[in-house]
Order: sequence, then structure tokens, then C-alpha cells
Amino acid sequence: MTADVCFDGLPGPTHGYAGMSRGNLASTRHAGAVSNPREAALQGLAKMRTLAARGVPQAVLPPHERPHLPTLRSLGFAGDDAAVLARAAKDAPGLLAASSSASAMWTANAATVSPSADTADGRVHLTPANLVSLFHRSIEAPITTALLRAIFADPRRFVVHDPLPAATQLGDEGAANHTRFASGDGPGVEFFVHGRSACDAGAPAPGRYPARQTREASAAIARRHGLDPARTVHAQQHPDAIDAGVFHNDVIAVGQRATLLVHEHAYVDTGSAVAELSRRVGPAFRADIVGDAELGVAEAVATYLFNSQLVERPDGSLLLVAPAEVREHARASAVLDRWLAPGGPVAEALVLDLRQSMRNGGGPACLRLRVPLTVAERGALSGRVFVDAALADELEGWIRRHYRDRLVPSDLADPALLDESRRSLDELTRLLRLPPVYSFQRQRGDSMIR
Ligand code: SUG
Repeated sequence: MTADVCFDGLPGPTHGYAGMSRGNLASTRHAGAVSNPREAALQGLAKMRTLAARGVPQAVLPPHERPHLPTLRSLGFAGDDAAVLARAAKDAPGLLAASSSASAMWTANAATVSPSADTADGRVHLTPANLVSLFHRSIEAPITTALLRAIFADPRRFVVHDPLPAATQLGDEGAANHTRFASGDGPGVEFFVHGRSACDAGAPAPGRYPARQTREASAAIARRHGLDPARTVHAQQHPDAIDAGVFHNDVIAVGQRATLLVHEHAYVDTGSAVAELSRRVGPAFRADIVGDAELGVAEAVATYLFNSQLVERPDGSLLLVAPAEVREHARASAVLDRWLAPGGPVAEALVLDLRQSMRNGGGPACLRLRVPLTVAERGALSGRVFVDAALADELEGWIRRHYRDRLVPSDLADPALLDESRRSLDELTRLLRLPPVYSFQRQRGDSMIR
């Protein structure tokens, strides 16, 4: 029996608003705002706690080390740590902000995952995303790879590939552009969505904002995971949707098992994509296509209705985990009510306050990476990553002890913040029983911290 384990990213101690993601309207709008890292982490943890309490297999991925001194040093800032921070703050505050981003919290961009039922060698395949479209996100790839290799360590069951080569032609943003459908426990159908084709100059492309995922990247992942081409579907995002702020597919569509909730303008040809999925998934497949008259693309982007999580309840019906913004918008709220009506695709909705993350364009679905695992595969994971009430309590205490409740850009140059961040991650490494994955631990020569 395979079930999705949701790996949520815990927002880190340097969570802030630097306006670095062009095409992500919330990120641009909140540039320079005062952030509250403690509240961000508590909101993320509350989501994990709520879903774990409902029996959803819930796991956690730790924050990355930030500010990332190796990145700043590689950019030519030299001296001791305090001098590196001071020089970067003076000469290139944008690079200091990029090196300090807590963006690894959005684990839907951590990797693309194919379960063992879908792959040629019967192992779970994970490709960490290279995230080359944005500098602050590209820094995540090596540490995500190290973390996934530490957790999915058993080579008989798991393959954690290297990220794809770091080139814009192979831009890859992970599971935010990938959905797996299935009607039973056998092989599923994997749906890959790209924003542009790097090798086809004639293909449509957005004019205003970047298309982050290329068709070539999606195809390479399908190949290296050993997927059956007959069970793989590719679709291109509508360029106008990207230009309206749909920087990932999960801003305009969400799917789970045999259900897809999608906006009519999500793809260049939404009708064909849905028909193809229906043909390949089989009669159980069900798509709810929301028309522009019911909710415009701009409204979908503003409310993040489609960035809800769809989670299976024990009876197989679907729970939708939506951001609070949906209920504050009459038309988005009406779509949710229609989905919830008898005979609709959703049995129940949970509405959560994730505003700290939402102000950076990260909703419930962005904060989690789904990893479909059999019971035996679950048992083979390393580390103490499954969230139960006891771990949630410990994480809450850890957040309250270490996180600030106010951060502004000038704080990033404060060497005390770097120290706090490192001390907190050292403690977290022990709490989660992970090996030393952070560079400051490796430099010290730490072996396994227990
Ligand atoms: O890549 N925002 C992230 C949000 C990622 C959302 N993920 C999914 N849709 N799956 C991004 O645009 C903003 C950081 C800043 O501006 O400080 C940021 O990186």
C-alpha cells in the first residue's frame, strides 16, 4: 500500500521579504516588508501538526544554513565571517539577501519524485531541482541533495540523483510542476508541466516574466527516473498565465490520485491536456475545470485557491487544505463551496493562516513535497523526520528558543544572526538525528551528531 508522505519545509530563522522573485507577484509586492521568522515557522509547524493529528503521514525537512557564507565567499567577499557579512552588506546588499533567503521552506521546489511503482528499476527516484532561474534559489540545490541523500540513504530502495546541469535550458523547479495521478496501487501517470521549450524557438513563450521550467528538463527527469512514456504526459503552461503571475503550475492546478482541479487557462491547450490525462489514468479520472467567468487567473493568483493541498482521507475522499486568503475573497470562496457541495470533488476543507509564507508567494502546496512510499520504504528512511505530537512539541520549543520575531534587511549583516542560525541548526540536526549536512558542521569536522 503506497501513501503520500508530505515533507514540509520548516521556514528558517532568516525568513524575510527581499522581492527577489520576478513574476511572483506576492514576492514583488512585499519587498522590504518587516518579517517575523518565528511566526513563519510556527505557522508552518501548525500545518504539519494539524495534518499529522489527522493521520496524514507528515515529515519535516530542516531549513538550510543562512546567511550562506560559502556563497558569499565564492563571490569574493573575504575575511572572517563578520567581515564577509559587512562587506556584502555594503557592496552588494542584494547578494547578501539572496544568500540569506529562507526559500528552502518551499519544498514543492525541492525535488521531483517518482514512486517505486512507476520506475523501471522499482526504486523511488528523486531529482533535486536545480532552481537555476533565480540565484537565491539555486543555492538550495547542493544542500537539498545532501539532505535528501541523508534521509533517503538506502540504495536498495532510493535513488537521489544529482540535480540537472545548472543551465537555463534545463531550468527545473521540481514537484511544483509535476503531479502524479493513480487509480490504484499500480503504476501511476506522471504529469509534467513546463513553461517553455529551450530547443524549439517557434514554441510560445511568455513575454513579461520568466518561464522557469523547460520541457527539456521535464523530459530528462522522466528519462532518468525510468518512467514509461505511455504513462507520462507533458503540457505547456499558457504564456499569458505566466505573465499574470503563475510562475509554477501549482499556482493554477492541483491534483491528487484521480482528481485534478485546474483553471481553464492553465495550459496552452487545457482541453487536450485533460483529455490525455483522462485517457491514460482511466475511467476513475475526474477533472474540475474552473472557467474564467467563475474565477479569473488574476484572482487565482491573488488568492492561491489552486495552491491548496489535496490530501486523501482514510476513506479515500479528499481534504483540501486552503490558505485563509481564499475565504476572504467572495468568488474564490464560492468555487471552494462548489467543490464542497454534495457530489463535488472535495469532501472537506481546512483553512489555515500561512500569511508569513504567502507574502512571498508560498501557499500550503508550496510548503510540502509529496513522496509516495510503501510501508517498507517508509520504514527505511533515516533520521527522525516523521512529525508526531512529541516531535511537534520539541520543534515548537526549538522555534520559540531560537527565532526572532522581527527581521529587516539590515539585520542580515548582524553576525549575531549568523551565530543564532548556526546554533539553532546544530540543535535541530541532533533533534532530527541527521548527519552533519551543513558546511559549518563539515568544516568543524563533525561526524554523525547524535
Ligand atoms: O520561488 N518565493 C518563492 C515561492 C515559491 C513558491 N513555490 C511554489 N509555488 N511551489 C519563489 O518565487 C521569494 C523570496 C523573496 O523575494 O524574498 C521567493 O523565493
